[in-house]
Amino acid sequence: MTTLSLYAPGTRVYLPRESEEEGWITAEVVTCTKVSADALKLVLRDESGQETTLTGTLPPLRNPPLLESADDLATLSHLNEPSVLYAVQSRYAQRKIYTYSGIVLLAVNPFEPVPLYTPEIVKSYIGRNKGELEPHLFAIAEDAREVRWIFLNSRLKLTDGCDESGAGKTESAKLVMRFIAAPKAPATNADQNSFVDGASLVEQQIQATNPILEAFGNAKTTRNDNSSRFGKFIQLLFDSNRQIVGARVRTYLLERTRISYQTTTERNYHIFYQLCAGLPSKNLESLRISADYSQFHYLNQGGPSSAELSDRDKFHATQDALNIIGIDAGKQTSIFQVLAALLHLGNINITQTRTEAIIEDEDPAMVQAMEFLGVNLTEFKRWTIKKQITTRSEKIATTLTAPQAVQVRDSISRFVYACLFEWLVTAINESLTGKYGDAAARAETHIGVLDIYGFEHFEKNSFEQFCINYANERLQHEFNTYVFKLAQDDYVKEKINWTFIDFDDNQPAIDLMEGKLGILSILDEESRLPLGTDASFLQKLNAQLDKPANKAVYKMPKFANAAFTIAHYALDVTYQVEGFLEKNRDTVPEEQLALLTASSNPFLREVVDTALHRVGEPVEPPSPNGAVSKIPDPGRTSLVGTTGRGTSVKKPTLGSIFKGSLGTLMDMLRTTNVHYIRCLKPNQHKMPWEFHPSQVLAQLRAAGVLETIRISTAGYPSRWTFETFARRYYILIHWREGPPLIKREQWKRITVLVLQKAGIDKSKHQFGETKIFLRTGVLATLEALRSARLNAVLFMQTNMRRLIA
Ligand code: AD9
Ligand code: MG
Repeated sequence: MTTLSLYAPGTRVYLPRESEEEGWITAEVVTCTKVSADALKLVLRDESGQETTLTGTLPPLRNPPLLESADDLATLSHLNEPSVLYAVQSRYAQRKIYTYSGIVLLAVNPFEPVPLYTPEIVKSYIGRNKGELEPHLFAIAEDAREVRWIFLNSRLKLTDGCDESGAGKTESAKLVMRFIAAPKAPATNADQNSFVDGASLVEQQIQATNPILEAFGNAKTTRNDNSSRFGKFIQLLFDSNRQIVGARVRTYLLERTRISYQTTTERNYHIFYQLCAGLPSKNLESLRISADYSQFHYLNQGGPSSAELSDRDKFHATQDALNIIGIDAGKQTSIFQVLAALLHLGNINITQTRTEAIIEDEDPAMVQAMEFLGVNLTEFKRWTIKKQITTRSEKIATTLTAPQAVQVRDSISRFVYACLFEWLVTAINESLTGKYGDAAARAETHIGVLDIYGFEHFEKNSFEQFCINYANERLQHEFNTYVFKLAQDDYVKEKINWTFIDFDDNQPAIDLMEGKLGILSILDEESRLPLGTDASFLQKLNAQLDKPANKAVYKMPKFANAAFTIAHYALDVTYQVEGFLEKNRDTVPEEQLALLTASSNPFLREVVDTALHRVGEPVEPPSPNGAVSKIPDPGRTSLVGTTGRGTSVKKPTLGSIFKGSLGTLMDMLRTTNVHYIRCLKPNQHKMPWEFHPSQVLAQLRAAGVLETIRISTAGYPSRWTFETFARRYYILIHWREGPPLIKREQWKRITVLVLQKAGIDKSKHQFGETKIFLRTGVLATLEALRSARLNAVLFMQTNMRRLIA
């Protein structure tokens, strides 16, 4: 097939609008002439009838109508951005939010309840193969149930100013869990959090994890009113009869700064507001808080718009869920008391004389906070406004400035909250795996659901973004490797001639971040130096990494000071080094930590102890009968740093803990079969059924959707079984030329004849065992021939009729 024939008059193509941002319009080729050996001149007429002439550059080809809104993008014959976008957009316009893209399911957020999760629909997907029904989360979930699979609900990336937080990952993860955990009696669509009537205790407990983790780990952000501020991996465990026996939750990198600071219109974690709105006034009084939370510094920084009508109801849902998990009313009161203590802590008034920080002895917020925390007030005050330096011979206390003292205060709040979150996860796991890990020991198979933060790129990016993007870089790598392997497996299975190909790899960026001399190790080294600073960290980065070998991935930005740039697979991100060391060290002063662990509040001691002791420890206590879990466990993933409390154990940095937990997660992914759901956010305003092509395109690009399809279909994008192919194209064979000597069932023979008749070159196809593999564009040619043939037949019939009449 020559380029000339590819662009024959009548061929449908896409033309870019004025700016690429606006997407494309469709046009048809009017004339196509050769102007030189390798250049064509095209006259095109667009939708509005306007003609344009193009010389040299060739516009992307539009797919034949059969394929245009295909429910699997991998079946597109012309694989280009406008075609992919068109397919997703036209399906969304028909209220079809799900589209397959090879092994990936794309899910476009509808931003309003959709009737897609009713008990009838749930039932219809049970026992059906993927591809039998409309694309759906449930089809993927059903597929996963068959064998030991894992789900990866990975949100990915954004370009400048557009971000996919709020794309629907968490909602999808919950729906999938609900489908798997309670397929026989699904909840109604009305409330995606609702518990299932008649569900077993385990099933109820599994559902209960969501309201708890969301109350403590989700918050309102500018992008999503219910944004997850931590990563979550939940494993549903099944016994040999495929009965669900329990579950296991691992969490990643809870955002800590939010406890003490929120930007305008954002909120702290939901639980604080739920508490103020939902607790009876008698209990509020005993906690010395009130329904008017604007009095608290930790809750009022986002401005007055932060009230939510649903906080009260959500509080009751949180309480119900805590009950189901087995956290009784007494423990709940203790939790609320710690939360109240943190609010009071944030209100401690720290001022400054000319040089040093001061706190009034009777500061009421401090008195209250210390009472609830069970910590000695005088000691607390001393180690908030002073710092102890240990020299070789002695310990010297030096004074701090007010901002430094505020820093100490806030670090305590963040630490205690992170410990509390950790304690909750532990409690959830104890109830879901049985106190002694019994359920985990009985489990034979598992399905994992991963709902992890997507690529982040803000105006200012810090350590948190670095870690999040590092995670995404590694996930993307796993994803590419997996997709690529799957594609090649098909070639092997069908025994076609195939040279194994390489694909563009993001390994260099990963090495840059986690390699032996990479960013994380330089950061760790600097974090351990008593005199290390963000500036000295950056200096070392540049000295080590600004080399020709890293040119493609590491850059020193021209205009930003105190920053470095990484070329991620999705896009370049510039990180401000300010705060990197502090955040990586994640320290609470030793003296303060000692006060917390010696608290007279037994619950607080338990919370801090659980968090401190869990780093590096086996996840499940051994079962009393000695049985061990057969299910691989991604291990300890949460990030409460620990000091060796009196011993000289080196305190792991946040960066190194995160690296370790990602490593185990990836190892585990590799031992399973993975399904990917990519959630897309169609507009920035959370508007139902509004589709902004440029925004979706940016997400498709960054998520590597097109690239993935290319990998998975490299060489031969179209793979049809002989039967399907023969049934559609047999009419291309000119039966008139003599009766065919083949039977209907000889699909392969028909396929051969069709290709011959259509003049498809041998280099454009290969015969597999059961399928015909076609190179890009072949299907489009066949479709064109088919419609021409159908028209001719129609024309003949009409004329015949006329003649007869
Ligand atoms: V974030 O990165 O954690 O900030 P997510 O998790 O991607 O984000 P989330 O699942 O929280 O987004 O979805 C955002 C909102 O979109 C939800 O609160 C719903 O209002 C809405 N949504 C998402 N998926 C669906 C759906 N399948 N049906 C209806 C949905 N609404
Ligand atoms: Mg989420």
